[in-house]
Amino acid sequence: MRPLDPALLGELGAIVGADQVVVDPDIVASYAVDWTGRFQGETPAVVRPGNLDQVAAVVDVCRGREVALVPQGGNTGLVGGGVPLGGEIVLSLRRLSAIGEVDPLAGQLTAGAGATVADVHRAATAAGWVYGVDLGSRDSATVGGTVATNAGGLHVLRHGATRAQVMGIEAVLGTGATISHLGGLVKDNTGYDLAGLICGSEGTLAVVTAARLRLVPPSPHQVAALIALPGPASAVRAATGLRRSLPELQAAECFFDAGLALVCETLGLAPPFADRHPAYLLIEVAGQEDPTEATAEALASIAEVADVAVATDPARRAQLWRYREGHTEAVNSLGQPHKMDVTLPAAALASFIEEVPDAVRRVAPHAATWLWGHVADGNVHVNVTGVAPRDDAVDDQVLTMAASFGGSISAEHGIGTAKRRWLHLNRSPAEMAAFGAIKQALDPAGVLNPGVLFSPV
Ligand code: 2HG
Ligand code: ZN
Repeated sequence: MRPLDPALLGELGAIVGADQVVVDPDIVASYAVDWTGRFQGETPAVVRPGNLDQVAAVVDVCRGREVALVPQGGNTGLVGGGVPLGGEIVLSLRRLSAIGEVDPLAGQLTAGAGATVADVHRAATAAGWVYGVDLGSRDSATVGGTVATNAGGLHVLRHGATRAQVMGIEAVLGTGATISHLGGLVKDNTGYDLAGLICGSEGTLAVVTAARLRLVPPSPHQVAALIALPGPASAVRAATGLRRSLPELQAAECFFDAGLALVCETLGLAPPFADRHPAYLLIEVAGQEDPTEATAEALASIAEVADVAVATDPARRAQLWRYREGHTEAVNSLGQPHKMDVTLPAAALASFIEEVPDAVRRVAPHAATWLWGHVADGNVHVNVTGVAPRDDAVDDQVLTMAASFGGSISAEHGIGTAKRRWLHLNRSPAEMAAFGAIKQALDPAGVLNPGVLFSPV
């Protein structure tokens, strides 16, 4: 990339309005650092377009001048993929926050890239539907960011990840061309699935400006249960048993003794049970009819349950969820964590969870390992604290171990800049070459998120 020409800021101001090209160092600073504080970059400007045409014009101007852009939504990413680590201009999509009417026949809506996931939930609920993706950062994470990263979250087990909700996409390619395919046809085998490709491409191919999202029918009766178990293997077994006996299971989340103690201490919560237990499984069942009885029966059939707390009213359910959702915040209070979001084959998940703390200790004897995740998806979030932000021996150890167990180095957070060094563990040279060819075709000038996914040559 060439050094920034000051005239460029004037050109960008002419497109989006001078007041939407932010250069005040105090304001741009918050766009340049990720939520954990581990990934800190710098940017000459944050550009805030207000509509599709402005996004297209910004991309076109930057492409012509070979100036790199980092598209950014709610800045809730965890792999250094949405912050300007190479001094790029930040292209903030937050102003594209409009949500269209819910189509009552199709059960779909079109949301702008800057709408938050919580905004989509509110719009869907108001129309008698539900959006199938939910995640702890729902109040900040945006449609554009969650589409660009194919975000997973808490209900993948029931509804799939974001890609499974995307019925169409509007985006500006790195070539400067706009594509808009928002008709929402459920069946549409007319060539390449560009929406599916752009979803999960982490801003390297296109800037997502809007998405057509499918909605699911509401399940008004919900029950949550927190189950205490003797260890990871029993948590995996219990989750599998409950998936089979409770077809309306929509979440199965695991965490462990040390993490729960940290959450209780950091958030000032009373522990859920009188005694401490090695492992916990938090489940949520949501149905058209009250699932409490079926849930109780299913729980009774699980061997090894040491204790259980069942909640049906919303306040008590939210209390149980605090124990799970509080993990990210609690671990962050200890300093900047190294986050390794991995998936394992079901048969290897428990062994991985049991062995990974020792593997971390071998390369970082004083570090602490915190584990939690979406057990039904095989997805465990390995967080390690007490390691310098740039020391990646722990990342190397954990990601290599996950791959050697047949797993993936990124379950749902993406590769970003944090994991590109290890992408070869999961992707063959032929696959990487295909990635490169796609990047070259859709972003030939290499202006979109140049530091993400591909290692610098
Ligand atoms: C979660 O499931 C999120 O809690 C964040 O994906 C995980 O903070 C993390 O490592
Ligand atoms: Zn997660």
